[in-house]
Amino acid sequence: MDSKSLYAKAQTLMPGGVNSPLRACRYVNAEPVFIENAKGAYIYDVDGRQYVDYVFSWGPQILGHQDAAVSEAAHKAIDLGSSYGAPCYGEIALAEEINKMIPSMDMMRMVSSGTEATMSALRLARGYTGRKKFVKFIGNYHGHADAFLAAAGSAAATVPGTPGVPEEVTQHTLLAQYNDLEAVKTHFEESGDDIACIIVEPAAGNMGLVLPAEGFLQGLRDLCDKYGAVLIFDEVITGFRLAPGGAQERFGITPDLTTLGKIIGGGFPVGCYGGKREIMEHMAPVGGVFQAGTLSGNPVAMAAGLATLKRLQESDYAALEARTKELAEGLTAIMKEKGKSVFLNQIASAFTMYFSETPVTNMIESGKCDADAYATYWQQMLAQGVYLAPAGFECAFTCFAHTDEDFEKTLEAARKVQF
Ligand code: HOZ
Repeated sequence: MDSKSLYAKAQTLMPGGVNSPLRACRYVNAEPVFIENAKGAYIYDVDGRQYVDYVFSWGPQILGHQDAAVSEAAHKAIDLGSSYGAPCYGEIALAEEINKMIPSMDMMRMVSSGTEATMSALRLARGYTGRKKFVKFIGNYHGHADAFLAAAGSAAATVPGTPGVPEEVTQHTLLAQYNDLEAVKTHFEESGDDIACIIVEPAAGNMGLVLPAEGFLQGLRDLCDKYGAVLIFDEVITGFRLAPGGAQERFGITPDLTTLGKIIGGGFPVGCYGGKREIMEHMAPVGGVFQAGTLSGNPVAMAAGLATLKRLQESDYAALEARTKELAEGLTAIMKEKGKSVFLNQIASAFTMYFSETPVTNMIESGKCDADAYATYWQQMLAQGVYLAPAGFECAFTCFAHTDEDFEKTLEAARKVQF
């Protein structure tokens, strides 16, 4: 069946025909293509078309699809059984590797998604401090647990005001604009004794890519230290992408807890939260804070994650960053030549080119971007074999399998876009 027929059938079985709303491509006024397979830097749809991928499953496939070492590790693990619901060596091996790459994670817990990781980290911070409130940034997205669905980014920003989340649940969620340290200070001055934690994307990836202003992360660290609150870095996107040790290595700021997902599963469903031993020992069965999961520490996901992290330690992050910068600046220059006002945010192997009249440093500015221009750009890039995120509030990701020819093809496609 072709993509069109599959989409028609899917809509009879799943709301919007999808299992995660952005995939319906409504933000870009289009219909989704259905994927048949993926290899290296490319995905292939059921209609026989090849695309240079810049989504990579929204981040996990930083090595490219079907990396040989990752596939081999996953296959070997499957041959030993796909799930035990009991401890296995793979959990220790992955935890040790994570601890080596992100030393602030003394102890950790594996879960099955980033949403579970952030939800559990918030519960732990609340249980550890005995406080209810927490600070969250407008346009940051920490998965879809109720407490985080206040001014959330990513797909949630395209469906504001989610029915089903009682206001009593988000009344303890204190909001601040990203990069606005003064707003966070005010929250602490007003209710510092009742703030359990700050949770932040250390580089935001769900309102497009937005980088932390100079001093912002240090300011959050200082406020948490002053008021005895827990600093949580949500590194579901930035972990192993901004540097082998994530954003905390890149920016030199150490959180108390870190949440991970995406890349640590090597393409399988995994999340993880962890940090200071003293805090983590509040988790059951050592402490009283509860969290559990049948598929937590799944042996296949552990094996794929471990193989991914090992491969990343021998990968040239600096070279990929330099090539990504060149590509992103090239795209930006092309759009400017076409008379479009665009601003670029880029770091490591992630970037967002905003169709915007101003630089983008927070959700207010991101929200003002020209969604129609992005939709036109997206549709015409897709038609020329370039697969970008079907929403403006996301990042474009490059991967270690992209060739210079892939980037040249992408630039060539951009040159042909007509507004
Ligand atoms: N949460 C992802 C965007 N940051 C989207 C996941 C999906 O639709 O697959």
